Amino acid sequence: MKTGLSAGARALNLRGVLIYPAYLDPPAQAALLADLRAVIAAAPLFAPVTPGAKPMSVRMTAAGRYGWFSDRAGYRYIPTHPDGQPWPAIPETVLAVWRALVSAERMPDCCLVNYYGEAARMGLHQDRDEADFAWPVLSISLGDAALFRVGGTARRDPTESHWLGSGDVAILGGPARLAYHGIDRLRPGSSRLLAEGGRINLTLRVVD
Ligand code: MD6
Ligand code: FE
Repeated sequence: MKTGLSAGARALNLRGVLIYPAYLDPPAQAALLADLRAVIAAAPLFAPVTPGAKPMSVRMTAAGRYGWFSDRAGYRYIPTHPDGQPWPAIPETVLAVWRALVSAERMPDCCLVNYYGEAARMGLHQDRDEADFAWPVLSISLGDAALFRVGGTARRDPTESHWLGSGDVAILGGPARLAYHGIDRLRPGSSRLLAEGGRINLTLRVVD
């Protein structure tokens, strides 16, 4: 069956983070994007506010049983969009990537959708709002390339950087599950996938 997923794909290892370059071919990226447009139409992007009251430069929404949320009260997963509607279902095109690279038995509870305009970035952070760190977090990049920085499990550990391109998949699992990571900057205009420019990053998580 032709899935647009690279069978037997080889991964790069960036401080324990596995990166599958161009895992999704351009038609698979376009199919994923069409499904994400429907998710964003049902659950509009919003700008979360950090517990320190700073608006994040990345806009977010989600699909699945939970979405990730942040405001003055802290970081947490919530069962509905801030507008009160349930989050849309995670598209099958997205689940297929999880099934191929992580598990066919347990599906993720959350597909976080992050949209980066050309000036957006994401500070160094750990993903630690989930209950069971035995499950990895899988990320899919679409659109403009982004400079991804990965360190260790302590904020002061040395870091290494890698440009994530459209169709790349990254997995934070095993000893790297709690590695600090972030996005320093985009390379505007490096992809033509998104008509409006910028980048979409999906992260798939088992939450509880
Ligand atoms: C991004 N990614 O690529 C930010 N988190 O835009 C993440 O924060 C991330 O790539 C958990 C696992 C993989 C990731
Ligand atoms: Fe993260």
